[in-house]
Amino acid sequence: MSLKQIYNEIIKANNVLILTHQNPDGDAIGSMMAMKTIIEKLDIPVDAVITDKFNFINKVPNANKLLTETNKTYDLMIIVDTYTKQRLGHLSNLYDDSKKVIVLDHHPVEKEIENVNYIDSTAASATTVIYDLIKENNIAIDYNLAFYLYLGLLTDTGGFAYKNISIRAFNMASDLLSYGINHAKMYVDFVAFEYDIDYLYLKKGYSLGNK
Ligand SMILES: [Mn+2]
Repeated sequence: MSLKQIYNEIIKANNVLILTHQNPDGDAIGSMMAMKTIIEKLDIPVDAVITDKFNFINKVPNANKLLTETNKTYDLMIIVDTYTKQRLGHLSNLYDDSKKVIVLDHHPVEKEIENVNYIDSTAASATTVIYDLIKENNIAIDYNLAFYLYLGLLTDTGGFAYKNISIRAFNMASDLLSYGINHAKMYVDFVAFEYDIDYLYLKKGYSLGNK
């Protein structure tokens, strides 16, 4: 299904549930918050539910509105940054095969899955897939949306250090910077911070397993 067709499915929804993998990372949270923002702008009720709160959530605009449970029913589910039910952790009990499911992911697919999927394993982050959805459907980007998209790209590339960087990734970064993203601050908040913790523990002689 194309990103235009996927957006048309989203527009038809009456209410939406967004899920991501357990132990959510920057790309998981960025992807969730980006989709939540897009759907809120359509005036469609939307909840995003995570398995557990993470300390960096306080550094992400409006991420304190993420839920850790829900008992509502939804007619559309969107799963970001994973395509397997297993990786949803205990939230897999919210996965309802009878409802429409849209998967937006960038992990290499090991086996075919049902439902509506857009999986681009050449994308550096799940937020790259969402960026493409935005561009394909002429959705307006504001600062917060740019922040969420950049968060996923930044963290899944290790601060533009990993092999998954590309002209495509830098073009996306360049576009997002034009909305006022502070790269240096986000690098410190979401990438260097983690490296420093690892360095600290190694220096003190703790095993990484004790973190
Ligand atoms: Mn990812």
